[in-house]
Amino acid sequence: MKKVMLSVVVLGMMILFSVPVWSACPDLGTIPNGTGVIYGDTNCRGWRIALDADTKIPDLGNFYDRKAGRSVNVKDKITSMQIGRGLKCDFYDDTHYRGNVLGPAEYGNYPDLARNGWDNKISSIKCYSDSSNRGRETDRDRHNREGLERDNANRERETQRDRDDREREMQRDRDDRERIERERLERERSDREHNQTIGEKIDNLLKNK
Ligand SMILES: [Ca+2]
Repeated sequence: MKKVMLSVVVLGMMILFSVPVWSACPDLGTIPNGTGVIYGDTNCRGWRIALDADTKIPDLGNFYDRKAGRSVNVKDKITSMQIGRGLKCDFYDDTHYRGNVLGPAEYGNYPDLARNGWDNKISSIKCYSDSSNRGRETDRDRHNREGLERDNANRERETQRDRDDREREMQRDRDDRERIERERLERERSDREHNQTIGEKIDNLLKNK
């Protein structure tokens, strides 16, 4: 009898402790890439608001839900969420992206934010695309970005030098062509004058005969 009781207790505990692991949230595969959903209740229930890479909500206390066509107050009311592939979001304790931050939250089910002490706390949200990393910038990100910007600036300077060189070369060619043309005209004029002088001399000789 004792054994049976023990088995029942163990079985009961197994069920009890397995519940939080098992999520009632919809299959993550049903969340389109680059999108997410926040919910009012645990296990992805209650009111829901869609997120995507353009989602920037500075104050959840006055959020205009375009889909619903009205403003809602969901500040400190988010209890569960789902983040699809290709999306990252930062969830802030305070409005205007201040206070403690939960993030970057990426691909996954978050059926109960109470587990990490974040239920009914989130007041502002900033999402971005997983690949572009437009959100918070880590030191490494900043280092890489600054390196990239320096490279681009150098390349731009290089290109400008190339352009200047090419421009100077073209100007030299133009000058050369103009000089050659001027010399040709000068030669022609001088030849004409020479021939004219000879012609006059011949004329005079003939006249004087
Ligand atoms: Ca808050």
